[in-house]
Amino acid sequence: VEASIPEPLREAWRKHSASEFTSKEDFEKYFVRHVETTLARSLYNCDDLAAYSGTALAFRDRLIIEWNRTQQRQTFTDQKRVYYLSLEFLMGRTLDNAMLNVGLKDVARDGLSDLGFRIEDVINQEHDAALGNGGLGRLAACFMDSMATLNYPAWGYGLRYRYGIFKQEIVNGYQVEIPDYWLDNNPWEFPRHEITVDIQFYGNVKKYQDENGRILNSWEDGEIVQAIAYDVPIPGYGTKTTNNLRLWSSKASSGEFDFQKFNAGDYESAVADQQRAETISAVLYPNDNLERGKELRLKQQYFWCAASLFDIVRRFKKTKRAWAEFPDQIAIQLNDTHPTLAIVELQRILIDMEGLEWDEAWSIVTKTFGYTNHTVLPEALEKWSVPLMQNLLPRHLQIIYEVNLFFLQSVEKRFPNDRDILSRVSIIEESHPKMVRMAYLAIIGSHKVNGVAELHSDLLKSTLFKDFVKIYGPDRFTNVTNGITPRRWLHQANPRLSALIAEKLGGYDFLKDLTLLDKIEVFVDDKAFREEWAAIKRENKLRLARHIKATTGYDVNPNALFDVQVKRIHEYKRQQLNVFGVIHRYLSIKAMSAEEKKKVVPRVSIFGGKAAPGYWMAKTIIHLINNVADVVNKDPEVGDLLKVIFIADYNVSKAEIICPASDISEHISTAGTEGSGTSNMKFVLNGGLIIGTCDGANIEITREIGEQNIFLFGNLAEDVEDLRHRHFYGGFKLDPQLERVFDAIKDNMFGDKTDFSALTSSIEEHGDYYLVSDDFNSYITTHKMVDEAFQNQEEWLAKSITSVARMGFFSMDRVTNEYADSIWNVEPLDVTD
Ligand code: Z2T
Repeated sequence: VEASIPEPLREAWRKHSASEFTSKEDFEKYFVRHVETTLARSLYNCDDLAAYSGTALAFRDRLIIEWNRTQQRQTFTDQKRVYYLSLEFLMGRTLDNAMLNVGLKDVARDGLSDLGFRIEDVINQEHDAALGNGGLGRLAACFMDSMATLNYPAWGYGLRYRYGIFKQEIVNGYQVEIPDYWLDNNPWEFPRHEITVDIQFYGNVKKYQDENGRILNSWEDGEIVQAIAYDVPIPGYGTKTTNNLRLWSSKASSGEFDFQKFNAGDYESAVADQQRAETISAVLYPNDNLERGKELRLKQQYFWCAASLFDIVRRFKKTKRAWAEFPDQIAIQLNDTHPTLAIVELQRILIDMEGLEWDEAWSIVTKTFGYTNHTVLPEALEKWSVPLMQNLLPRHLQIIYEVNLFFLQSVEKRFPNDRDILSRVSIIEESHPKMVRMAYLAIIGSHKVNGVAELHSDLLKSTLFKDFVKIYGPDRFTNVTNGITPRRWLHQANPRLSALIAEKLGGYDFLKDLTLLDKIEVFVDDKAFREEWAAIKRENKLRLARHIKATTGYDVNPNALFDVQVKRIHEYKRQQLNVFGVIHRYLSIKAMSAEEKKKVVPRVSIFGGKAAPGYWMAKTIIHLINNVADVVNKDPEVGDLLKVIFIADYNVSKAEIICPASDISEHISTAGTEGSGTSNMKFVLNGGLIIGTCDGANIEITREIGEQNIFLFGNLAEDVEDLRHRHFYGGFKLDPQLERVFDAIKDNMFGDKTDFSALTSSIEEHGDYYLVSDDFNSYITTHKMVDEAFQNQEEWLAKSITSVARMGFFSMDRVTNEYADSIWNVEPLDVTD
């Protein structure tokens, strides 16, 4: 293709080809030009928001140049690509990250200062791109960062929601949800109006004979909705690779359907159709670890899978390769079961549209897909009702039945004497109505299935997917423990700590190879290093204290122990255990003499997180935290010894302020329930210690940093089942310390007790499924150890430094390389060659 363009034409383009700025002068030139022409503003009316836009546009120009080059190079080289399918991409802000990735943040800071702006104020103008709920969506964002940084040819595919995760306000202690309309003047997306795919729903399946007499199926007479591509450039750190994130937006098809209505004079109903189509990509479902089986959600899933698969297949077909080469060119990773229909869609394309035989097609499909499971919680496992799927996707349901038939036949052959296994592993659950078990379909349609931390992957193999281990052998199942990108979660969130490390290591190489962090451990006794380390933590705590003052009005003492729990509110994550612990502490302080109070380590308990709008128990927990804060923070008997803070609207950019500011953070899920957790890694990487249960990645964090550097407590996963059983059959006895806490709540100490009766009775009367009472004593005791340890600041500092030094394993780069080697079989591509 390149060679076919005549030289004079090339020359004309080359002469004017955009170039990348590196100097302050050029930055200022691009900035002013964009402010004056793109934004139609001037020196006289350029506020911080316009300055943000001008800066973003200047950096965007730069990104686009590298993005175009990367895409061209990847296309010409034509080596295997990765496609990461995720319904969620929790990206946060882009500008700061983009400036750091190209190494020009200092240039921008100086330039902005010349032009009359503070870079922090400019950065703070940006709205978070919050197209995700929590860990799963943020993991996808960290993947995009690492894949670009490591030069993997990779695309993300997702939905361009008009509304991301809702904004949370706290009104009288209650969570209120505000829609997050984030798309206005977003400079980071590029509409590709020419890249569209028609997506069909409903309709019916007709059989026909082709010219060779083969019976084929055709899916006809459905409703058509159009998918439009929006592309987002994803720059890597310190590399020219800029990958692509393609988000699909839905629109009514401009096909004959509407025209008929328009022609018939039915304008209003045609517009209504239009709007119905647009609702498909309107809103992100705000549930974390819960599936509710809504038809619109299934529509979202198919719409996105079908558009992405069409796009991938279209790109493959341009190479004119044989179909058998498809899995050599393409790896598709399924971020949980949300994109499982992609498996069925590829099989449909291959057999119905491209005329391949079933077996040949199915072998291509299974070689192409990998499936990541993120949870063992039963309420989060996707099942779709057969009647719903029959109506919406009739051909896909047929294919699912066929896949199931062949699968069950093979199982029957291998295990002829095991009658029960067939109903246990069937993709179709024989309930009323029948349900399609998406996780089983994902396993059967993939060549690799992975969990996200060792314990989680082990539990998958020994419980949920036990039968499948028997059927496919253990090699189909693997573990890849999650990680985080050190670019955002160390360098960007904590620039001063990053600079201190760089000073000691002689540069920023550790941001690309986080295992180099181990070289700072020798400075654990270096006085100047320790002082700077402590000063950085103090500065970060002050920054958070300012944020708390500005958003809640409360003053917090920066010398107090900052104890943080920020994550989605969920019973299994046990914020209720934390707030009961806070009440216990409050009651203890109230019972103390003045002498005793002098020995108390002052504490600030900081909470943050959103509850799914329909999750009443989670909302009740938020309500209790806020009411406790109200009482405790105003109690003169307590003063600085205890403050309780709920930070509203926890999101990625708030996490960037909060993670560097913790002394200790809480990762206290009931053992065996948290897939991995990733904020645990963010806090430790920023020099905070952890109080946690033996769950998810806490276990591997402990192994890496040493058990003397973490505060573990509570029952073990292997004992959970037995404890739950005993709650029902051995009689339930509330922990006596927890009983005192409950008594205070029932004395209306924190407002009307009936507001919280669901919470207390779920423990006292309904079996304490999450083992709050079982772990309470151990939790309280461990917090006492935390207080004691904090009093020895010198030792605490040593723990902090040692832990950071040993966190190299948790880089997302290690994760990405493991996926590339053991699941995708892809190689990096240097786009500067
Ligand atoms: C989610 O954030 C996670 C799991 C889900 O299962 C759904 C959502 Cl939205 C369907 C989280 C896990 O809870 C967490 O432990 C893990 O670290 C994260 O995914 C990334 O793997």
